[in-house]
Amino acid sequence: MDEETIVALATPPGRGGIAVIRLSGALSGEVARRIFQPLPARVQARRSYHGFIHDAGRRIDEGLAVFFRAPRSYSGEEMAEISLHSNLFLVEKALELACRHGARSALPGEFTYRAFRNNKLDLLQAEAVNDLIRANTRAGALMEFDNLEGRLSATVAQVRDALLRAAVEIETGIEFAEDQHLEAGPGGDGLAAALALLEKVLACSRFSEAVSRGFQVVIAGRVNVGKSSLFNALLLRERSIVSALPGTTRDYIEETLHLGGFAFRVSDVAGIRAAGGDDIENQGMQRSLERLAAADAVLFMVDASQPLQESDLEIHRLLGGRRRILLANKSDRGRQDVIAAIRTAFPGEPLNLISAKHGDNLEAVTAFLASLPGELAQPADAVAVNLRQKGLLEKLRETVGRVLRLQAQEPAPGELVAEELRQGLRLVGELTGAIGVDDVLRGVFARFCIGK
Ligand SMILES: Nc1nc2c(ncn2[C@@H]2O[C@H](COP(=O)(O)OP(=O)(O)OP(=O)(O)O)[C@@H](O)[C@H]2O)c(=O)[nH]1
Ligand SMILES: [Mg+2]
Repeated sequence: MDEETIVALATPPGRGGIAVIRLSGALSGEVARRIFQPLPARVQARRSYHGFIHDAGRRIDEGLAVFFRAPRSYSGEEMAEISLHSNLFLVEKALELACRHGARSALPGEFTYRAFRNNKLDLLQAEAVNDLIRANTRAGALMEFDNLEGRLSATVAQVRDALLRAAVEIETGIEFAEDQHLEAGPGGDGLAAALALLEKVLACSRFSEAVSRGFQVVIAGRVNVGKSSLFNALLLRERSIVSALPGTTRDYIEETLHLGGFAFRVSDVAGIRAAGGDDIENQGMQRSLERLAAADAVLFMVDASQPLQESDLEIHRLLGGRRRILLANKSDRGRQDVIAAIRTAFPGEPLNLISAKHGDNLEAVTAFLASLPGELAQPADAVAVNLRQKGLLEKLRETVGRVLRLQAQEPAPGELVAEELRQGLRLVGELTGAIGVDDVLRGVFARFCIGK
């Protein structure tokens, strides 16, 4: 169906300075010319022409038109883009005119699908286009742009090359083995490097997931230490109820905080205490423990104005090896003996005296949060990986691992190795879209918005 010329609004619908209508397909230039005038008899590519959109001889808007010649366009086809004022009624009218003159409405992702079909992008890059548009943090958007530029594709290509080399070696090895006693080639080096690369990308995928969903941070501490006060202070609004009554927060509340281009999903949870709460409070505590288990990092809070209690120590034990910062709150009423006892109870953990109520030393908390992305991964090395890609990359890692184990056997079972290598290459094909499984493609492009 690629011969059809498609049209769609490429900018968000609604009121705005400019809307861009995009046409792709053999008739793009002609359709644009039917609705946009004046234009010279022969338009130049990549030049903008000022003119008017016409409906049966009546000017309906003023704008600019740009033309692209195949294959030097986003989709690789003939394309035209008309910018006009962003008004729902005008845009609708212009789209209707384009359809009346030979175009049809584009399906979601159809421009990018055509770019993929015309080898302007592989499937990984095409997905990056959509993931980039949908990224909800600066860091996520930047990582997706790297993928659009081919970062993930380059990684996968390296793995493919190693598989291919090994496949060639083993195929020739099998052929000659009977009469010439050739050793099955090494090939393992390349594959070992490929395995390391896959491990690295998959390790980063935890980071890239955290970037896209936000880092999970829990404020943990016993009842009444000031967790909700800190939560509100970080969010700069009174989101959670603060009171002198222990056990105020019963369920957890989660809000997103943006710092340094990253998102942090901070949870204020029910205070944890050994016993004595009612049923609701106990259920709240159960949820606190679940949040804690899922946290990327913890703000562990104790009270600097009151002696440590057994529940402080108990919560600390629950934290295990979790990434955390130790906060002694209520510094305005801090007691030296208590502070000394806290230091003794948690040796080796830097103590940060803060006042959530008065906003003192909260920079220690924001600095800790801002340092998290760098500790979880080298953001500069991290590659964004979506769910589809992750699943295939994990299978690929297992396949390469199996190949290496089989190759290590004496003698290596050549046929089995060859079969695993073919499986690895199939997975690579699925990743890049070289093996176009139709429903995979449909699934990927259906997630796009129209006009992209
Ligand atoms: N003096 C002083 N009081 C504070 C400070 N931070 C919090 N408080 C007070 O401590 C009490 C408990 O604060 P919350 O923020 O509700 O404590 P919480 O940890 O959320 O308590 P629960 O939800 O019951 O577990 C309130 O009366 C706060 O005003 C502080 O820095 N200094
Ligand atoms: Mg609370």
